[in-house]
Amino acid sequence: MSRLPDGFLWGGATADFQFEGGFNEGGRGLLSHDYETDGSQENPRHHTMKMNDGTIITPKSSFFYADPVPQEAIPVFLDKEYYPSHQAVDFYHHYKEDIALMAGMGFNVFRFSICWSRIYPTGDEELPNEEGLKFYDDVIDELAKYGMQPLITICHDEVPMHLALKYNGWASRHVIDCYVKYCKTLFERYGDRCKYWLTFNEINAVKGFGPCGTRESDGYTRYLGAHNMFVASAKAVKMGHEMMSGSMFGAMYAMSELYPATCKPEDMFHAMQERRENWYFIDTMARGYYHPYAKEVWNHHHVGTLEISEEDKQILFDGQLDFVSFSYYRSNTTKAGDPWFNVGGSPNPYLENTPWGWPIDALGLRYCMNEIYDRIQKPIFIVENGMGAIDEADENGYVEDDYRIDYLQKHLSAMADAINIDGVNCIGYTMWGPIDLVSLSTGEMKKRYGFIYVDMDDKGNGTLKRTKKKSYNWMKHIIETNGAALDE
Ligand code: BGP
Repeated sequence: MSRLPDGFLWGGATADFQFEGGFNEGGRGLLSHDYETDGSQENPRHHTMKMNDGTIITPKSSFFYADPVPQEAIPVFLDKEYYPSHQAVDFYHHYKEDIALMAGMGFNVFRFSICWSRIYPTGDEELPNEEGLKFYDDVIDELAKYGMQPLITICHDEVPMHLALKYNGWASRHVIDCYVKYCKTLFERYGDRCKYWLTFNEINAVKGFGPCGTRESDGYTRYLGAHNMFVASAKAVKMGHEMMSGSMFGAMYAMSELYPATCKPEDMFHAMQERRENWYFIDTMARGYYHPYAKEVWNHHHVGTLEISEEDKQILFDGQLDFVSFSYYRSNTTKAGDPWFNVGGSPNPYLENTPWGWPIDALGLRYCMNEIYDRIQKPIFIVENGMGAIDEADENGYVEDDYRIDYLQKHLSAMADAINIDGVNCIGYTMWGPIDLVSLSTGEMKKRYGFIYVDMDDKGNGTLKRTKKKSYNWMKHIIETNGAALDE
């Protein structure tokens, strides 16, 4: 029942600033993430940044903006602080070992993000940084040795810091040009070895957190930034199709399924409206035009007038995505009167939570898959899923992570049902953080997702040694049977 169609892509997913490290090596420029300190669930200071005028700004997420940041203020490094992106878990120096470990599980795809400022350190250079290009050449060639395809995220919640400071990030159309130049460089260099591309990560996060690199977070800036990202993505897709025959493009959405708290019509309607805020991103990028409901979304966010030129409309239409990719970790519940964009929302009494309070809902994954496929009718790709948990390693670095196995067993079974029973065309699954890495939301190391344990604590202390957890062999068996072992 759970055996998947031949050619299904099994793998893992990472992001440069959470995984790679080497922040000042190989000519890499700086990202806003480089200024984020560590933090924890109890002490959520991860996204604070210290500025040169003495102020501390607290963006809501990993995007450089506050309410608002003064024009002249720039972030600074303080000696006493620990900045997790600088070392992360040092894939930069461990990539051969890490790829071998992932290949050992049978992965045939590896999703990673290219660090924009490794290729164009400020974003404004005319020529790319050869050392940066060479690093990803080496990674892609290493993957090829094991028959693993790259799935490349072109932009994972970041812009080179210079583009944030000088141009106000995605609020500026100049950044579209910088992005297109960056994409052209990637397609020229890696197009012969990479078929699958994601133009942006979790692009719908812009609705709540703002686009990367802007100093303001008002509705106009957020939706202008999103529009500029849509245009940049569509230009990249069109150019990519022309430069690389057979290339496939997606953009990645955060799909927390949103349930109404009750069947009261007001709760149902509220849930529908709130869900549409995610569809706004998927519909526009996958269909190539703004749906009429966009006006209501803009009104709700006090966007004011957002003029979309005829030229931009054509660009969006010409650069439609080939597949829809998404992350799925949890579902949420909402009711009339709840504020919009409230990840968390009302509690769901039917679900248990992870230690970070994320409801565990495997059926919600099947629900999402069906809903997206019904709506867009293009192939789908699950490019993040998994459970952040506290792992206790023994003296050999072994972790008995039955909770993770249980989570994955249920989610992968739900995925197989969506494919085999419901007929959803899903081409692959990449689990988030197959090797432990730094948490995006809290900056912690102790929130671990991996099949492979990394000996490192929240302050970066440890040997960085990699060891296999119990889930490693479990997942290997699932992959070698192409899902059939889920029924055992
Ligand atoms: C997604 C991001 C990832 C990743 C993941 C898990 O939103 O695309 O970068 O980190 O969430 O979140 P966290 O690290 O906060 O547990």
